[in-house]
Amino acid sequence: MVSEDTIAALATTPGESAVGVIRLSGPQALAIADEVFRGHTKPSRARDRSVLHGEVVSEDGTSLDEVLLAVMRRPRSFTGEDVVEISCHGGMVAPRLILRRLIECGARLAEPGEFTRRAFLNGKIDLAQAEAVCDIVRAANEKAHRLALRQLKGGLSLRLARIERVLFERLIEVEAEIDFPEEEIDEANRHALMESLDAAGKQLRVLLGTEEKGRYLKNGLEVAIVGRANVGKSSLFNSLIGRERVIVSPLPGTTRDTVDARFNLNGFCLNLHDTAGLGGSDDLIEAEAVRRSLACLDSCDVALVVIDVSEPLSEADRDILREVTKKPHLVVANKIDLPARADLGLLKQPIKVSALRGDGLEVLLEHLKEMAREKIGGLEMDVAVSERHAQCIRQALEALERASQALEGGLSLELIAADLRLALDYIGEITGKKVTSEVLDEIFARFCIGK
Ligand SMILES: Nc1nc2c(ncn2[C@@H]2O[C@H](COP(=O)(O)OP(=O)(O)OP(=O)(O)O)[C@@H](O)[C@H]2O)c(=O)[nH]1
Ligand SMILES: [Mg+2]
Repeated sequence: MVSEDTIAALATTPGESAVGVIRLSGPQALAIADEVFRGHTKPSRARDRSVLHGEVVSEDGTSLDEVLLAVMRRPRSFTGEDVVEISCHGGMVAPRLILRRLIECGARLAEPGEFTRRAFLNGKIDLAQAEAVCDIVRAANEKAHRLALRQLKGGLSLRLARIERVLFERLIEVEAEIDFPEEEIDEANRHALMESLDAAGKQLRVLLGTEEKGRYLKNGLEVAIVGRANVGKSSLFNSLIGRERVIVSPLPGTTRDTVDARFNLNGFCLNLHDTAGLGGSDDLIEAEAVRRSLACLDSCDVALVVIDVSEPLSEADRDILREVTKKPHLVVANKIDLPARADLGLLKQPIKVSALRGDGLEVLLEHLKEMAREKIGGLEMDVAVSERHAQCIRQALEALERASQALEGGLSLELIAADLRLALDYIGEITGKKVTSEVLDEIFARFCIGK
């Protein structure tokens, strides 16, 4: 694919920083660079992958900033087009002035993910690799980063290519049989075909099995703090994240909206949600607050049920404890600094803490870590598929299943061939061999500008 226009964008985040990087890609990249750059060598004359030192100047020759300019010629650049990267001083001003100057000279502001999209369209990377670029930028922890890096290097694509190759060979065989209808499909071929379908199905199911862990790794574990009003949920929330993020007060019903905070627990990402107290719902706002708390409880991966030990267990406490038995949860017995009036014997392994003084928080974090490890840990394989990939794999599996049944039932070879082709199409959607522009739009919309 040859793009007609040359795109430019700031590749670093604007704001106070040591350097800012502006990217330029497209057929006019070197010509535009020649126009704005003053140095010993013209960018268009520079060797591939060389770095020039000089200035970017405005139309009347005034210096906009001192820069380093890297030249990466097509097709050996990231996008496969001529690329120029300008490193200037960071901050709010210099990068913007330079970007504006590039646009004056004919570049167009890039859309989110457009550089990576061009890399994909020019065959530099496949779609799964392009998605990995986005995951790398977004990775919230080292594990997620490592996983995305492996995917960028082609870990997933390689596995899929192996499955595709086998299915494709079988498809050719089946189609050859269709062309010679007088000959029945012989038993050995039927057997080989069945085995290949089984093996491909098995490999696809292994990949499918990585989705959940991959999701936890990328997005983190959702942890909801629930309990009746005034038990100290918000105090616990603040103590866990280490700052006074939410309001704490002796009045029941302080928290109304659920409040979220992300924090890193030894490399595991946790999304902690503070919720409104469950139980009382006299007025309209409180009823809505409770509805939100219940929704949060419903969608979380782990619930922390907070109990106030300075008061006897109430019916509301018991209701909540019954409610959470359906999902992974920890019972947190709070306010142990006060005289105990709750019968802790009724609780299942309560973790005793004082959110106020910080007692027992280490133990609570240890338990959370253990739960995170169970969900996320053990993902030492080189790939984890995304929701989009999983969707394609499920459809490919269905097609393979139909092909197997058709084969077993002695149905026509045309049907088997059609399903094999369908399975290949779905697998091809993952790496982007077969993909609609709507799917591409959706994928690249998640990217940031400059990637
Ligand atoms: N002594 C003692 N008081 C605590 C402890 N944790 C919280 N409190 C107090 O309990 C009261 C309620 O605390 P919050 O954190 O607002 O409780 P909450 O569960 O978020 O309350 P709602 O948002 O109203 O549902 C406040 O006065 C806190 O200071 C604790 O460990 N010990
Ligand atoms: Mg609260």
